[in-house]
Amino acid sequence: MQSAHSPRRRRVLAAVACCAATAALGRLALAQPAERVIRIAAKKFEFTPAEITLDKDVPVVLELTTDEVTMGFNAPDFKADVEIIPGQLTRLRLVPDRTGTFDFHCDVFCGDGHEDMSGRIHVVQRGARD
Ligand SMILES: [Cu+2]
Repeated sequence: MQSAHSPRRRRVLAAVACCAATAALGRLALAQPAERVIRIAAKKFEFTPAEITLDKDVPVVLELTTDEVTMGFNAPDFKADVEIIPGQLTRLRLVPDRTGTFDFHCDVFCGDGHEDMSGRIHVVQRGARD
């Protein structure tokens, strides 16, 4: 009787162990410190938000989108320069290495008003934000 049940019980135990391992891996993945993500939408002729505050030496990922025409995101102080293509998510990883206020702007001509399409990055010491 018991010997007939035993293989089935082993399979059940193996399945349970597998689930437990998967759950543990899931927790491990969640335990990784996720990089801060900031979404910035570009439209004629502004970025939203137009001002962001970052922590010095802490990586962030900017997620840039537009629904209109190809735009640019150029932050020369951080040598960051990417194109923002309509309908695509452009991810830009940035590690600000100094404090201060720095400009970014659209560097792809997108129409009248393009010249004024800019924003600011404030970089503060880690922990000084809010
Ligand atoms: Cu532009």
